[in-house]
Amino acid sequence: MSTRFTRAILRPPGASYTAGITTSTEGAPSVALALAQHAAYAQALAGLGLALTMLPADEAHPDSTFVEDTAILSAGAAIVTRPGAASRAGETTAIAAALTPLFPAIHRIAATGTVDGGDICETDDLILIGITERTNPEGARQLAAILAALGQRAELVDIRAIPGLLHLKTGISWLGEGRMAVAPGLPDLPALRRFECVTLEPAEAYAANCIRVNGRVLVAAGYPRFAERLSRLGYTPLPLEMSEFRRMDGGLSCLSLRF
Ligand code: CIR
Repeated sequence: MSTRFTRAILRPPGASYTAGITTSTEGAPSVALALAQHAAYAQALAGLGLALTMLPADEAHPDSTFVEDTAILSAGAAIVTRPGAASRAGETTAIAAALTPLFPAIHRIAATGTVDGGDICETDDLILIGITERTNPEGARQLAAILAALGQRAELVDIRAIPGLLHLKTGISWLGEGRMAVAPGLPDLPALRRFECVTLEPAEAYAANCIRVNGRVLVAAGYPRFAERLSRLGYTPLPLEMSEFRRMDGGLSCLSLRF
């Protein structure tokens, strides 16, 4: 079951956050505002009953607040990734150390595979693994094999030809009840045909990255039509300000490892 969680690992942005990787043209983020938005995000998860592990900021890794990319926590197991961006490779050391006391075994993606956690979309009975600029076919195959050994079914989804998608979860998010939030303009991906797709409007595409947590759907604030749509479907959206993470190509899911 991938929508109920008891714990989360987070890491606030450091002063070096502005030096992270981005394709956004929205300008450099304010670290102070990013910290405030991160604190509100943490408070929201705590309010939903999650026990939080807050790692110290890591100045050597400007993108390290996006902890989701460093591990996959599924079926009671931890898989430490091998991030696809060279500047992010070192982020996994601290994450592996934090996960070691919490999981019976730590699995790892090995060279030459690369995997970013943002490319992994877990649903009730199937895990979609996006192949992107960050997650290469070798990494995706390794991950699928580890998941298979853990009894989890996985399917690879090659989205390298789709422009504007950093990660698979930039464009899709599992809502539960057989539903997937889907960014507009995604082609008719065979992997998505089994789901009821809740497609966002073009102006609200950023909000396609959302997370269902313990009965609520955490969504980026400022995308009212998607929030209304969720409400009409019976969900209770919890809007959170994300402007300073959007400036660095990050979404809601990236800011935590939930398990
Ligand atoms: C990066 O380019 O790696 C970061 N600036 C953003 C990572 C966002 N992570 C995610 O979507 N899972």
